[in-house]
Amino acid sequence: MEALKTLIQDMFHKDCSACTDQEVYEALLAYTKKMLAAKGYQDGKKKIYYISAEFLIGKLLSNNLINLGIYDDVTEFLRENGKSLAEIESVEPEPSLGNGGLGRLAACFLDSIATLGLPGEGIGLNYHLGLFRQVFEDNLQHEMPNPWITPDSWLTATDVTYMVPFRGFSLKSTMYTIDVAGYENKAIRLNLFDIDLADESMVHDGIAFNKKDILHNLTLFLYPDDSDEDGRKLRIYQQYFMVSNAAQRILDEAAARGSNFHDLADYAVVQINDTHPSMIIPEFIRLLGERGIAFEEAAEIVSHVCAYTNHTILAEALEKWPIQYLEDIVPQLVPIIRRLDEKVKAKYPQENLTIIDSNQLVHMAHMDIHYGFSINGVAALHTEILKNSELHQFYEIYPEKFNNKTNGITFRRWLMYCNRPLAKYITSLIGDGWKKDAAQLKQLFDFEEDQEVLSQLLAIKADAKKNCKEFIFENTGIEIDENSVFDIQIKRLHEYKRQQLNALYVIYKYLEIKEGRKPERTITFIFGAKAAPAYYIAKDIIHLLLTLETLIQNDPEVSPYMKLVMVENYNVSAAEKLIPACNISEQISLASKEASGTGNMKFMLNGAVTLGTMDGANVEISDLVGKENIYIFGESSDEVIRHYEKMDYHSRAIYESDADIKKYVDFIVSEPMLKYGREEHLRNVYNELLNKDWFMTLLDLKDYIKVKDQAFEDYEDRTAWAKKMLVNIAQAGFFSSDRTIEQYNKDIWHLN
Ligand code: 6GP
Repeated sequence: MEALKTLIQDMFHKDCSACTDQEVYEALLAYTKKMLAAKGYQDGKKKIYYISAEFLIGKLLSNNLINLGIYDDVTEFLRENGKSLAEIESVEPEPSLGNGGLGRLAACFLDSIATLGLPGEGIGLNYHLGLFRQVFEDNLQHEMPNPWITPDSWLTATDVTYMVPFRGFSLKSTMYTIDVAGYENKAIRLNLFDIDLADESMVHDGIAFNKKDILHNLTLFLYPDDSDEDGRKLRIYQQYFMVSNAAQRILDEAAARGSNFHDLADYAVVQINDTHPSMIIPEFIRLLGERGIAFEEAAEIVSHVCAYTNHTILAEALEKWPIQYLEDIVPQLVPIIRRLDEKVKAKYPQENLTIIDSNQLVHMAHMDIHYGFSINGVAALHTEILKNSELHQFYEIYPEKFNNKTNGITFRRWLMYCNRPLAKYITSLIGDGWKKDAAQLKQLFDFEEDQEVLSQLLAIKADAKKNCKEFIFENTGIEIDENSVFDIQIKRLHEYKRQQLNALYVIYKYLEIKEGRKPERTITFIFGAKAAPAYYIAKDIIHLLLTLETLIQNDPEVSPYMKLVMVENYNVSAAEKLIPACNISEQISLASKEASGTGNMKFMLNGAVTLGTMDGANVEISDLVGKENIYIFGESSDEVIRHYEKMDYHSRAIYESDADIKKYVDFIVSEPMLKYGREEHLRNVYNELLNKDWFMTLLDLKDYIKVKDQAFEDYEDRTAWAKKMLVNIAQAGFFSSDRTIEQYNKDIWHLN
């Protein structure tokens, strides 16, 4: 640590012990950045470019220290100087470059690409205010800007710049780099493009701003409100800016490594992360044209370079842009897209295969499928649903393109960093081979009957809950009972994820307690979720949860037995505090709707037991741990898909025929709720459940209550529960993103 000591002296002319946390943070930042750069980057002839609108990377300091192998030394050095790494970390702003699973997956993938030593990089945008910061006021969500770029940050400006042409003007870009350390390996780069004139001062009243002022607003926000035309157009500006920069960079790099562009596929493979980067296909063709390659060949080249990952089957999330918008913004792409579409139509005249449909909408995913060489889903069930229903018409013509890549998570962040005591304990039992070969976690099965090990697992969990209790108090002002059972649902707020189902369980439990049936042990229901600013019913569900929180808090008959806390501004840093402390992991989406889930994997790895539907990767978790070590409820995906086909699901019929369900749903708009909540919002949720309930909440409610009650009952047999924890941890190895990336490489990327 001599070098660090000297650096601190040079920067601040005093000892570490005399520095503020801010100063120490800045010194560690400079020190770490230098060490990363000194390691150099992974090189190779062919490179993977992972292009994504989101990279939800989380704070970087500790993770970098771990991956550089100096975490313990630095912690010790700081301790000797009267500092704590945890406090210094709290100075670090969390980069706000992502929204949910897709963005966090991209971040885990960068870690694994670097760790496995593959030549690659991430490409995205440098959003100054990121995804909004969530603030609760009067039990309602408000959105605020989320600035994270400080004078000293992980971003390094480069001299790479391009011109990106739009109708009527061009924008100059600058590329910024964030180094992502591989675990005990070289780094790779996350390259984020930005405009030079971004003007944060135009934002007013929360997150309002002039959506037409592209010269100054292009990189302000991730996912700006797209409920009006200007907002939708801004998204196209952003997407094109991202992919034009990416394509120019990829061609430049390939040329520098010796490509003549005809052989581009030997130099570059592009993973298109959902459809936000799909315009890279016509953009490549345009740029290849400028470099003398005719359309037909260019289309062929691109078809060997681009691969597409689908992350959702929700129709509204599959982007379709009016061709007129593209005319207005990127007219240079329109003739190319039309030609691509003509080629498709010449071969496959069916309407459901076209790129440009009869309503003049451009189906981005269809373009990816026709002109990409690989289409993958993100969990086994999801890929089956793509093949057999959502994208069936494409599977029939391109069966060889479809493949599954079950998601994964990096164990560096989601165990070694966020749960150091557990990581250490595991290492003491089985050695540290699991850090690079996660399958070795299976060796924990040797200890399945070992009482000492089981009680250690419980003790580690109990400590994590104590720490989490502090975090929750700081975040919400609510004091929870660390001996209660922690039941956690943290993820984006979406009706298909069914936070409302969980809310109905809370109501059921509340009424049980009111009627004198008290649970054996206090229950703490923990939520964290942001709702998209224009997704009103999602915001109403947040209001329902926050109203329940207040109601319970103010009811002395109930609050000793249960609490509900909704963490404000749920983000990666919050997840790192909550996940190690979880007992029951809520993964309760309507079967068929959650592509995979990755939170489910993080919880399992940290010894939580899943309560979930047979959806997404829950199916694979269930297969791995066995029915005794997971709580499964609800209709199967086949049944659900059948309900949609037959249109025979009517929530009102369930409500009217089941007095219990009626009681819980009615409670949403009852006297006690209206005391703390706003009728308008609560009534929206109530009406939605009764008249629409697109995601079949009431269908699964009874079974959910039954199975959840069983889980709480089983929790009381502490030894049996500890065994479930052990089995979950031991079987989590499959969900390492190292495994996922190895599969991407073997089946899709083919890098050396
Ligand atoms: C998410 C899916 O909802 C989630 O199930 C999956 O685990 C994750 O992607 C990673 O594959 N999708 C998104 O976040 C999204 O924005 C368009 O999809």
